[in-house]
Amino acid sequence: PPVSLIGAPTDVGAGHRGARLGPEALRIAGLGEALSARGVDVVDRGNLDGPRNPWQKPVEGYRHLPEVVAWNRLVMDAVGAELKGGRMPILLGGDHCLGLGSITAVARHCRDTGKQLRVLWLDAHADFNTSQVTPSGNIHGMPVSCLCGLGPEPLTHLGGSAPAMRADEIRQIGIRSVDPGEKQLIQQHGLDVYDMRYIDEIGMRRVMEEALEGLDENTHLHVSFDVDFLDPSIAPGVGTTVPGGPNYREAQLVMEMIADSGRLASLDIVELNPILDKRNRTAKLAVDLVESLFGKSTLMRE
Ligand code: DIR
Ligand code: MN
Ligand code: MN
Ligand code: MN
Repeated sequence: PPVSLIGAPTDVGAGHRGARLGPEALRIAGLGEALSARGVDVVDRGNLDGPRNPWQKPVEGYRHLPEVVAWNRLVMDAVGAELKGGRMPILLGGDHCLGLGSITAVARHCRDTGKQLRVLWLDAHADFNTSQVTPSGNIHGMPVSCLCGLGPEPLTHLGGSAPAMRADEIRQIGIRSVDPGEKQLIQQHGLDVYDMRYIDEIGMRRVMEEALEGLDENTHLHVSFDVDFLDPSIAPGVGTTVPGGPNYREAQLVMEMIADSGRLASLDIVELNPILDKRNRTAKLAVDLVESLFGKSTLMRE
């Protein structure tokens, strides 16, 4: 399917500034050209234009709530318009609070078209905090709970009704940093989390088989790729690195197995922070992984 790149240059949801430069870093690393070289029809829609980052302290457990709402509305509308036009949106973040707007649009599109939704959340973090339990007030730690209906009305009801999606529609992979209150909420809501211990124990191949189980021709697969999913030794250009993530080969296998499913229909690439990077290497790695996600492989396979 034809692809549209949508830049959302903001870090209003994060605890570090710099993810606002993510879209340009990905473009400079050659994302558009790499997709074109794979034969993908790709159009760059440029960047959305939302409020600046006011860099304030949290208010009632949220940092920058009005700005986060404004950015997510822009993202939801832009992603929704591409889906309506039969194109595959690739959201270039920006921090991960934008996963809320992106997936709210995707979930609504699935309801409208009778599709089954499956979200793969690739991340070091579960992003399932609420204002009551967040250690930081940073809303990039809350998009999954908001999607599941927990949170302030303007975020949970972004798409009109809540919840935007059910907890059983998401699989989280690579998780290795969960805050204490968040841990309890994950348990209560029965989220399907493939944490690093599980990956160590059964291996990435079986994890991906389980995470992709039950897909069919009617499934819309959305991948929300927080670049801090990757081990910091290969991906230093993110604000919240956590040791012990997937290595280069494991990450490639994840992308290759998603490509093989043939169901990828929308994508977020978020939390890339080129300020913290070396010579844009993390963006280049992200582009390399996206090539695999779009079917690049070493050999022909059955
Ligand atoms: C931490 C960090 N769990 C928080 N979260 C994220 O502030 O809520 N970092 N998503 O990337
Ligand atoms: Mn942070
Ligand atoms: Mn995240
Ligand atoms: Mn993360």
